[in-house]
Amino acid sequence: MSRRRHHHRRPLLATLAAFAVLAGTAAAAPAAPAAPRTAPAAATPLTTLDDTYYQSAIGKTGTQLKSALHSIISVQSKISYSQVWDALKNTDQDPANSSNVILIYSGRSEPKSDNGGSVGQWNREHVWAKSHGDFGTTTGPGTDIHHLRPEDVTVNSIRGNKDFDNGGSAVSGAPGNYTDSDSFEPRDAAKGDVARMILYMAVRYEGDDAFADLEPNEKVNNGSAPNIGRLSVLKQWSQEDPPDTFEKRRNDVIFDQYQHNRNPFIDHPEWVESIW
Ligand SMILES: [Ca+2]
Ligand SMILES: [Ca+2]
Repeated sequence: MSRRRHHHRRPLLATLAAFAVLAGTAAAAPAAPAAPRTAPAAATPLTTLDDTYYQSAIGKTGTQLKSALHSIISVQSKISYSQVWDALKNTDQDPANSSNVILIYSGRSEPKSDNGGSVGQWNREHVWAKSHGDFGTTTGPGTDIHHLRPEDVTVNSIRGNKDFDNGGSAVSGAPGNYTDSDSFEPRDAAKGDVARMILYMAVRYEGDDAFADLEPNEKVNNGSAPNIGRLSVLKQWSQEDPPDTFEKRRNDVIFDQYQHNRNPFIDHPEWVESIW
C-alpha cells in the first residue's frame, strides 16, 4: 500500500510564462459568428471582466446569479470532437515542457503527440461523464472543452461514468486518486478543478438548447440521469483546491482562442456558495 507513497507531485503551481505559448493552435477556432474579439496578448484583469463580461451578474446572488451567468456563458463558439484534440494540446500544456500535456488525474506529463486509444496513451476525458444526460460527442456539451481534459486511457476507463465522492482504493497509475464501485476521488490538486468544471456545466446547460438540463445532486450511482454527485463534496473540494495558474490560464485560452466563454467559478470561486 505504501509503495506509491513517494510519488512526486507535479509543480503545477510553478510560476510560468504562460502567455509565451498562446501562439500556435488558434487555427482550431471555428468560423462561428460569435462576437468578434481580438485575442489579447495577456489575460484580461478580473476587474475589467467584472465591468464588461460579468457586468449583468455583478451584485446578484442565488438563482438570479445562476440565470445571469447562464445567459452570459451561453454566448460561445463551439468546436467539433476532432478539434478537441488540438485544443487540449494547447489548454493543458505542461508549463515545464511545451511538447507535453498534463493528465488531470494521473498528474503525469505526457507527449502531446501520444494521444489515441491505446494503453499508455492519453485521450479525452469528459469530467462531466457524457452518459449523465446522454449528450455523447456531438458538438455541444460533449465537445465543451471547459470540462474536457487529457487523461491516461486506462485511468479514464477506471473513472468511467462514476460520480465524484471521497473514498475507495488507490487507483493504479494515478497517485492520490481513489475509487470504489460507485464513485471516484481525484488527487488533491485536481479536486477543485473537477468541482468547478461540474458546476460550470450545471450553469451552462439548462435544457434550453436541445440538450439535457445538467445539475449536480447529493447522490452517487446517478447512471444516465443528467446529474452528477455529490454536490456537498464538490463544494468542499472547490474550497480546498482554489484556482491556480494552470487552471486560470486554461480558462483564458478557452475564452481567447476557442469558445469565447468563461468558467465563472474559476474567476469567482465564491459564486459556488452563492448559488449552491
Ligand atoms: Ca487545482
Ligand atoms: Ca443546469
